[in-house]
Amino acid sequence: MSDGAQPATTDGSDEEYTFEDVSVVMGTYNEEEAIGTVLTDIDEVTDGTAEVVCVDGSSDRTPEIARDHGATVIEQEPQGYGIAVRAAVLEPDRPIVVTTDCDDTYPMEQLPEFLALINDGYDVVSGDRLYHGTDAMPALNRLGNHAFAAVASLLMGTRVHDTTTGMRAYRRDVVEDIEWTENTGLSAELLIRPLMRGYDVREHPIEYRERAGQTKLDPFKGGAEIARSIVKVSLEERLRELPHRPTQ
Ligand SMILES: Nc1nc2c(ncn2[C@@H]2O[C@H](COP(=O)(O)OP(=O)(O)O)[C@@H](O)[C@H]2O)c(=O)[nH]1
Ligand SMILES: [Mg+2]
Repeated sequence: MSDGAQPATTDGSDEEYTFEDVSVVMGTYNEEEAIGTVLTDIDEVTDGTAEVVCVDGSSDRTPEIARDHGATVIEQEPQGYGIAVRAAVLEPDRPIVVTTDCDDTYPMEQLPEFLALINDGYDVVSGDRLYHGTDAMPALNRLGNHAFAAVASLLMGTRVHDTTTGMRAYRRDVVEDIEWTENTGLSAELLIRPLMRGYDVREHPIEYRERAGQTKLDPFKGGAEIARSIVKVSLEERLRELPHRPTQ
């Protein structure tokens, strides 16, 4: 990962993005306990200027609450995290797309820091939950997340700290230019493919809070799927890097 801002995609102009250029997107699946707080926080910190898109599979009041807060709600049968989040990141027309979970774990008050780093030239800014210590994260998840980062770092040859975070900012061309294949492992894929293709990726420490409501991820089944995605995606990207031998 590079420390200097050498954007792979900017055109050299001095354009500064504001929250009017930002869409905050999320998958939402029975999050009525948390969604009001999350959307109020986004509204407050962006002065109501950021667009919000929810791809929703809920059977509770989540979509009504989202619409009441002015969010765009796209209904989709619940098919897993990545199916929802892929649709969510591809929906907006605005130049900067920010992902979050809808469970009140991620600090929307740090959105200005993410925007500032994009304006510094980074293509992807990834919230690192493990930097500050992780008291709010269940012990099993903490162990798993450290292990995922260690394996991904080894396979990529670049040190990363948090591969499965849900809070990131992306320049829209990054999410549009890459084909996404993973479901539960989409979060890791959204970090690994841009990094291995030379986009300028920066991890940024974030505070992480305890979840409101029930997790939608089975730690064992989900963990195994994420591990598989990390290995598959890293190896696919390594193969892309190999020079193509001319066929005779
Ligand atoms: N639309 C939709 N959203 C989902 C689905 N599975 C998870 N989500 C949402 O994706 C986000 C991440 O899931 P979460 O349970 O927080 O995973 P955890 O952070 O690993 O515990 C949350 O906002 C969920 O509501 C799904 O099948 N469909
Ligand atoms: Mg979550």
